[in-house]
Amino acid sequence: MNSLVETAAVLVAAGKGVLAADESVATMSARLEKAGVAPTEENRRDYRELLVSTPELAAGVSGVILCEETLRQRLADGRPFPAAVADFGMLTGIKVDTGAKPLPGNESETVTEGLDGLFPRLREYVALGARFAKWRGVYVIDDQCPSRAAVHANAHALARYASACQYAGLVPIVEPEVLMDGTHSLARCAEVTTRVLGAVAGELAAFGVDPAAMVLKPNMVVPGASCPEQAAPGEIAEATAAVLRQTMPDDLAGVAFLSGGQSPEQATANLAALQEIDAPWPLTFSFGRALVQPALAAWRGDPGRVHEGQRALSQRVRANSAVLGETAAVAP
Ligand code: 5MM
Repeated sequence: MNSLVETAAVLVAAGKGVLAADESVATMSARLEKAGVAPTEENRRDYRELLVSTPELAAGVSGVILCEETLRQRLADGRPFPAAVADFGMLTGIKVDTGAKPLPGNESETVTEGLDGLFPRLREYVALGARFAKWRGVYVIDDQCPSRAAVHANAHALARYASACQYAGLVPIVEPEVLMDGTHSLARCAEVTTRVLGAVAGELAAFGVDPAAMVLKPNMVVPGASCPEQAAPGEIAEATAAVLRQTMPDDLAGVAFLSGGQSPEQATANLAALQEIDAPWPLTFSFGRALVQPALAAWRGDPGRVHEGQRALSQRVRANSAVLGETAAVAP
C-alpha cells in the first residue's frame, strides 16, 4: 500500500473522524466576535490550542484541519501546532483554498479560488508537517442554481487541487458542499447533490486522482433548512447513501461528512443512521460547527474556562465516535 493510501485509511479509521478547525481568519474572527471574544490573532491561537489539546481527543479524532495562520503558530509551550497535533496522536490537515469568490456572470454563485501557485504552497505545507489538505466548493440551491457553470467550475478546481495534493504528498479531502439554505425538498437536494458529485467524480477521474488516496467530504442529503417538511434520520441516510452509491467509485478511501449548519445533535443522529446503511466505504464525520460551537460557547475567551470548552468538545467528539462503533488500532 502506498503511504497516501495508508494516510487516507488512518483518517477514516473505525471510530474516528476529522475535526474541521480551519475557519479562515475572517470567519473565525466573526465567530469569536459573536461569542463576545476580541478577534485577535492571539485569541484565535488560544482557541485553537484549547481545541487540539483537549485530553483524549485522539480517541475519536484522526486528524485536525487547520488554516494557514494556525499551521504557522505555536502552542503556549512553544511547540508548532503541527508538531503538537502529532504529539497528541493526530494528523495535521491544512485548508489550502483561498475562499469561495463570486463567479463572474453568475454573481449569486461562487467558484472557489486558490489554484495559482498551489503546488509550491503544498510542498511548503508538507515541510511544515501537514499530512492532508482540504478544499471546499460551495453550491447554492434555488430555482436557477446551481448553474452548469458553477457545477463545472468547482468540480474542475476540486480535481486540479486533489491531483496537485497527491503529487505533493498530501491526502486531499475533497469538499463539495451543497448548502442547506432554502426551502427546497429532500428530493431536490438529492437531485442537486447527484449532479454535483457526478461532476466532481468525472473531473477527479479526468485528472487521474487515486480514489483510494483521498477522502470525500460531502453534505448529507437533507431538506432545505426552511423547508416545511423536514426528514427523519433514516430518510436522510437512505437518500445520502443512494446519491453516493450512484456517483462515487467503490475504491474511495472514505466519506467524512460536513455538518453544514445542522445542530450538533441532528448531525450526530444522521451520522448514526448512516451507519445502518450498507456502503462500500467508511462513513464518518469531518464536522466543524457541530463539534466546536459548544466549545466556543463554553469558553467565551475566558482563560479560566478552558476546561469547560474542552469538556464541551469532548462530549461532541465522544457522541459522534460512539455511533461509529469500535475504535481500530490504526497508528497515525
Ligand atoms: C471550519 O470551517 C471551514 C472553513 O470555512 P471558511 O473557509 O468559510 O472559513 C469549512 O470549510 C468547514 O470545514 C466546512 O464548511 C464544514 O464545516 P461544518 O460546520 O459545515 O461542519
